[in-house]
Amino acid sequence: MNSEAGTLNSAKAKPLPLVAVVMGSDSDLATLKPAIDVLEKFGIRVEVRILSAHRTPLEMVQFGQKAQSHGIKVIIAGAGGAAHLPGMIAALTDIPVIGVPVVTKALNGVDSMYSILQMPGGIPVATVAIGGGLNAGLLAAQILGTANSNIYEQVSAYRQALHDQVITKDQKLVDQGTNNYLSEMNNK
Ligand code: RP5
Repeated sequence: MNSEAGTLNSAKAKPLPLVAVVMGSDSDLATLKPAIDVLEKFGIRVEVRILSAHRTPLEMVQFGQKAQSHGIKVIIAGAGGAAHLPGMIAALTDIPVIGVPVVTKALNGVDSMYSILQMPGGIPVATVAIGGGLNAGLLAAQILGTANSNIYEQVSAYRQALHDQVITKDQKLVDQGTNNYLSEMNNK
């Protein structure tokens, strides 16, 4: 992979997206937004689409069949309820698919989770937590980072920042004690 291909910082005027974020309905968009945001924060160009396995199946098939030739390297697919979109996309392409189970009113997203993760042998979908849009974006960046040092370094820096935040909190807890720490937390 060209180290700059598909990044917003590329010298090329309009690089192709490296990641597609697809969802069954616009009601899923808020769940997928953290994935889009973190990928764009890393300078990774993202294509975002609404493709329903049930309401627009032909468009979903067309997308799945063409994704690889359009330069997409990872697909994030979010859906809720009878969440067939990630599995169907995985059936249509050899590109890795990350499934995001969307929270539902009736069953809190457990229905979405089971629908997405119980794939038959041979057609995997890497499933993140219910509502786990952020981790889907990070996992997509990690996959791309195996072949792109710029993305790899950004993922590493992100994780280092998480580490540093916890170290700071730990030190503060040790210094202030439980009650002071909690009361400061509750006043935020
Ligand atoms: C699924 O049905 C979508 O992924 C969405 O989570 C769920 C409900 O869709 P809407 O009725 O909100 O459009 O296909």
